Amino acid sequence: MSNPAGPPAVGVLDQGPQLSFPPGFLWGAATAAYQIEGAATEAGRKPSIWDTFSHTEGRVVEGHTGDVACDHYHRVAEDVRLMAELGLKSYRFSVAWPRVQPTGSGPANQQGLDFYRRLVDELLAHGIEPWLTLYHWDLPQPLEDEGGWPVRDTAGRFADYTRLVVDALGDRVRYWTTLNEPWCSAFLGYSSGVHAPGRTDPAAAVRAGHHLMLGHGLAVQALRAGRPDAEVGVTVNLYPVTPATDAPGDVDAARRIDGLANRFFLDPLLRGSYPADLRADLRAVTDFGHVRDGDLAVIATPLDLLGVNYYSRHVVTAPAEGAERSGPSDWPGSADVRFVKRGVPVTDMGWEIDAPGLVETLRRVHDEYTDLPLYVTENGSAFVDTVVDGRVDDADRLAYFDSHLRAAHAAISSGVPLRGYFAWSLLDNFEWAWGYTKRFGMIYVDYDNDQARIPKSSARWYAEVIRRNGLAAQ
Ligand code: IFM
Repeated sequence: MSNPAGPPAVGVLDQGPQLSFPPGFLWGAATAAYQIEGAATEAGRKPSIWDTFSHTEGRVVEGHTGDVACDHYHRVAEDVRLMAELGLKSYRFSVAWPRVQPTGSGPANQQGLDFYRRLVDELLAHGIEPWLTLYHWDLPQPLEDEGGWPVRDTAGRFADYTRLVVDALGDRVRYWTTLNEPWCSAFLGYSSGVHAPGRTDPAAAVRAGHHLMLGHGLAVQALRAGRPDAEVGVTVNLYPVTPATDAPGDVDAARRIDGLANRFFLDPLLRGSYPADLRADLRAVTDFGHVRDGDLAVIATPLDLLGVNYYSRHVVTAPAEGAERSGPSDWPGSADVRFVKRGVPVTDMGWEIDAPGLVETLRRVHDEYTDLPLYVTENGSAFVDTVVDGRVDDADRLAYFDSHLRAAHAAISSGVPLRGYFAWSLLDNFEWAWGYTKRFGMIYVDYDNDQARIPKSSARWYAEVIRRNGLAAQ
């Protein structure tokens, strides 16, 4: 591997007994277009909501934008070489809708598609399975100008865009996910407004969530029509939600947040209905009049797999007596629920590290919702990294991966059909409203030094995990 930096600090794999993963387990790493590509105005690409948002003063820390990002657009060959050195079996990337269909309607921009043709060809040439996500938050700005995801028509536009991508890449890409984390698109984008497009309208957020799922269902149907052999799924970000105490108020707060964070998406996608308690909780926000006959059947179009992104757990408590609601919230109808910190170790995002929560999450999906093959399509952590003598020893991140992979193994041993794991992220990148101030990568990106890539200790350790298809037993 490039930039060898000596042995990893913890989690060393030796010749002793190991926790082996099933043969063929799909080891990967993930990224997203706006977070790494740059080249924001090249080859016909037009603005997405994230270009507009990041160029609006006060929206992103230090005014960072994705204009250049990791310059992956120009460094794709080098980056795929690094993936090959890691031994990745699969690489999960997203296609930028505004690169491929710059205004969100009309014909494909062939130059934009050419970039993804190059990427996919490089991957295949290195024996790496491409895993394509169609939407990782970069809605073409003209579609937002027409109302964005709260408007029904956006779902149909998404299906049209899907057809363009399937026609161009369907012969070489087997694994497809439609959406990445629709909760973030809907509730961070339209309710709290901390993500693009930055709107603070709870009812619009609920409509956005529905239309994202409708777009997903239509896209699955477009994929099936174009490539009956494709493996198709969607990625949701899930959290175990735990009451801070057994008090009925806390238990009810947990039920409400679980409804908004998890069941808002899992129930329509996998059961074809919205939970009754969630609809009741949202009564003051919406009457669900935007849900038309037949929508839920489209949303629940059968899938081949489900992607689960896991980072942390929510611990919640009932609103304090007489508490005031403070400002726009991620949680329409439950803005007064309080999130509790337990004092356990956190990442640089302030997210509590909770590896057992991954087992709980995967088990819950399998036990309560589906027998589908599951993939952890994202899992990882931000920590402050320092380069010392050209090396980055990210022991905290390595330990995070190690504990979560042990959790993934425990889930498999308990009968969960987990088929793969994608580390978030391959590279340090644009962490949305946090800009470049948070680093999630296994590969350090030196933004001030010609974007040099330095594989961290966690990258070398992960390469060894992949090579052995397992972890040292503890
Ligand atoms: O960087 C994001 C990614 O785009 C979506 N899932 C969570 C990651 C960390 O915040």
